[in-house]
Order: sequence, then structure tokens, then C-alpha cells
Amino acid sequence: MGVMVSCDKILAKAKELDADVIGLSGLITPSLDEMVHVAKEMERLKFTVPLLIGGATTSAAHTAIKIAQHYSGPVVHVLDASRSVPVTTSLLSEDQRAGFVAENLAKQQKLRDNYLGGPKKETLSLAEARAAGPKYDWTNYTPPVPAFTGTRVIDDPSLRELANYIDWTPFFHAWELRGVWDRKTGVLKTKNAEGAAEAAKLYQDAMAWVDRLIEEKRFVARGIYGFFPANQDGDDIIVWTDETRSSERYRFHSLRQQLKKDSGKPNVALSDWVAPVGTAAAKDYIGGFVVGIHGADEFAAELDKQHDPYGSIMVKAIADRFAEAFAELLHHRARVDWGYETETELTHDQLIHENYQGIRPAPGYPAQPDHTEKPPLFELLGATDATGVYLTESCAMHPGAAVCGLYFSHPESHYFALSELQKDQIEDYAKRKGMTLEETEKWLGPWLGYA
Ligand code: B12
Repeated sequence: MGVMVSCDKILAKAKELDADVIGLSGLITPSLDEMVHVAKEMERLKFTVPLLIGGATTSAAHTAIKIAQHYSGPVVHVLDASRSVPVTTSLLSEDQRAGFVAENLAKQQKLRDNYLGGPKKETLSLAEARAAGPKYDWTNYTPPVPAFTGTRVIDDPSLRELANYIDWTPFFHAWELRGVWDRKTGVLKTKNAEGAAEAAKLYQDAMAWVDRLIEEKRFVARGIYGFFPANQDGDDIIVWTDETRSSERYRFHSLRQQLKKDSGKPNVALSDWVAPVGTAAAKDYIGGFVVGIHGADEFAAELDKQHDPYGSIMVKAIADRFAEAFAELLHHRARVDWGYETETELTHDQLIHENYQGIRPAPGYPAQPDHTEKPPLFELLGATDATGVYLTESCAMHPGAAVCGLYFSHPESHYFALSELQKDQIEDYAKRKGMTLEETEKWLGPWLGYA
């Protein structure tokens, strides 16, 4: 039915069509809670039809632990859309249904038992995790100074230039073709020969679509990036109004790894990579960016009307690649502006393999899974006015082909994943953000290490 469709509309449509099955897809964390709401509503309204759950952010465990208990009809997690055919066949077949439902219930019970009773990973208290954070010598560190502070808008850059920054590997994944794309040959290196032949054909089609999109001016890329004086304050990052660094404009919040590590590696948080207030290195900065590709949804809708679903998916998948490529191009410019990389130092191959100093973590990704860090970033950059990209109330970006994030320049900065966040940290984080514990737990659900 579309993206961000309300529960009422979904259930009304199901009634109108006398639907046999309802399927929900979730791409980012806020959808997970909405799915629980739909399950509860289906129970309240006495639905009995099966509920299928899928999408990048869902899992069999989440379906078993958080969703299934709220609905007495079958609730089935489907890992791959192509599996929805055998799954619905079983669910709708008179002789297979009972067996399938019983097996699904047993699997979900096992997942719940494992979750509640299984061996717990060893975690640290927040105080211990902070003590296990990295120790940098800020007295001997001079942070790079960007060429400007404030923002710069990049309106309608050449799509040909952007195309050079595309990493096509995830594009093939969107078509369920696994492997690694080789820039030099334009070939997807994959283990099975059939997949390689399909990929070659797909890539050829994609190149023709890119030419058409450019010729017909179907996409408009709009982006903004900027640099701001900033300092670390514990696990927070203060953004100052100006160089006097006396008045706070915004605060970004980061979360710290709490899993006990035997490797001797530190328990990191993003704030570790900005110089603390009051140190010799205190003249530090962070950056931020928002990019979006406009036009894909409209063109895809046109193609859908012309009964060309292949073209429609192609256009959206290429728009996603352009959005990522734009983020890569802007990060390249930002590192040049920051002065620690030259324009031509790295090849495009090195760029897509991230062989450079600094990171551009995006709110929602594993180093900062909290999507509510996006609104302050948008405000700080004035991103919506400058780019037309806006946030929905569940912090998804519109248009869909959009990426936002922060820039860190510190040579030790790297991507990492959070998991098993403990209640002491969530309480502390909620307080720092001025949010209730319940709200914070809702936004960080999949990353909580407690029931
Ligand atoms: C492509 C992609 C993008 C694209 C397109 C996003 C879009 N609007 O479509 C771009 C580059 C623009 C992007 C941006 C962002 N992304 Co992104 N992205 C992905 C990626 C790499 C693939 C998702 C995808 O489309 N896969 C292809 C489709 C076909 O697969 P799928 O969704 O899994 O669906 C399959 C099955 O799940 C199943 N299925 C799906 N739904 C259903 C429903 C039913 C009923 C059934 C039966 C089956 C089924 O069938 C499908 C085919 O097998 C995932 C990581 C990943 N590997 O999954 C991250 C991911 C979804 N992105 C993520 C994030 C955080 C973001 C951003 C918020 C980052 C940022 N701050 O900028 C933005 C948000 C954009 C927005 N508009 O709000 C996170 C979400 C984490 C979370 N829990 O919230 C992920 C999981 C990456 C990660 N590991 O952290 N992203």
C-alpha cells in the first residue's frame, strides 16, 4: 500500500478486500513498534488472518519476542519475499495450515526461551565501560581546522560525477545477488556462475537506466554539509555557537559499548573522537551532512502505471546508490576542506573501500542507533530549507533516497557496533536527552540488553 501507511488504513483495506493475509515490512527501527501496534489492533478488532512480518530491520527473534504475543492469529517472520509464496500457500491450505502454525509456534517458543534463559553475554556497568574507554593524549594532539565553519549547499551536482562514487555491490544485494562488485571490470564477483551471468545483464541494464535518468533529467541531487566548533563533554558532544566556545548551540549524544571485551580493545562511544572541553586540543570541530535524490518516487510511480515494475524497482535502487554516492562525494570534499586529504590522493576504489581518515556515522546505524539524533542535525544544518529533504514524525527521511550523518576527523575514529545496552546507560542517556526512560527504550528497542 505504500510507505508509512497508518494502521487504520491497512486494516480498513484488509477488511474491504477481505484479505487472506496481511504483510508488514519494516526498514528502520521505528517500524518495529508500529508492527506491535498493528498486531494489538488486529487482536482488538478480532482479526484472525495471518500476519506476515519482513524487512531489513526485522528478525525472527523480534517477531517471536515482541510481536507474536499480541495477536492470537499466526504471526510469521519471512526472511525473504520469495518465501512468502510457500508460506502463504501453507497458511491457506486446509491440510497444511495446522502443522505449519504449530511448527511456527514451537520455533517462536524456542526463540523466547533462548532469549530469556540462554547464556548472557558479560557486560560492564556504565561506569566500568567509561573507564574502559580509549585514553588519548590530548596534550600532544592538534585537531585539523576546517577551511570554513557554517554550512555549504551543493545543489544539483553533475550526476555523471556522482556516478563515479557509486559502489554497486549493495545494488546487486537489492536484487538478491550476493557478491562483491569489481570497479575495474564492472563485474560482480560471485561464487555461482548463474548469478554472475544475471548480474552482468542487470549491470548492463542499470548503465542504460543511468544514461536515461541523466538524459531525461529525472533526478535532482541536493545536499548540504558544514563544520562547527565542538567539544566532548563525557559521552555528549557540545556544538558551540561560535569560536569563543562559551555558549552551547546543540548537543549530540552518543552511546558507549558495554560488552566486556577480552581483546583489550577500548569500549568506544562516538564522543571519544572529539577533544574534551578544557584540554590543550580543545579547538576541535565536527561536521554534519544531509543529501537527498529527488524525483525517483515520481518516476517510479509513472513506470508502475505503465506496468513496468522492473523499471520502477530499478529507478528506486539506482536513486539509493546515487544518495550513497553523494554522501561519499561530500565526505571526500569535507576531508579536503579539513585539510588532511588532497583532492586526488585516493582513487575511487580506495574511496568506496573507506581507506581514509575519519568517519561519517549516520543516526540509525550500529554506532548510533538512535534515530532521534536526526532532528538536531537537520536543525543545525538548516537542511530541510536547503535540500527539500525532511523528517517524518518517526524520523525517516523523505525522499527515501536520502542519507544524513556526522563527520569526525580524529585519526583513530572508526565504525563500530553497539549491542546489549544496559539499563544504567539507558537511564543516563534518557536524562541527558531530556526524554523519558520509556521513550528512550522504544527508540533503542533492538539494542537493549535487558528485558
Ligand atoms: C538500501 C538501503 C538504504 C538506501 C535506501 C533506503 C530506502 N528508503 O529504501 C539508502 C542508501 C538511501 C539508505 C538510507 C538510510 N538507511 Co539504509 N539500508 C539499506 C540496506 C543496505 C538495504 C535495504 C534494502 O532495501 N534491501 C533490499 C530489500 C529488497 O531487502 P529487505 O528490505 O531486507 O527486504 C527483503 C526481506 O526482508 C523481505 N521482506 C521485506 N519486507 C517484507 C514484508 C513481507 C510481508 C514479507 C513476507 C517479506 C518482506 O523480502 C525482501 C526481499 O527478500 C540496509 C541494510 C541491509 N543489508 O538490509 C540498510 C538499513 C535498512 N539502513 C539503515 C539506516 C539506519 C539508514 C538511514 C537512517 C541512515 C541515515 N541516517 O542516513 C537512512 C534512512 C533513509 C530514509 N529515507 O529514512 C539501517 C536501519 C537500522 C535500523 N534498525 O533502524 C539498515 C538496516 C543498515 C544497518 N545495518 O544499520 N539505506
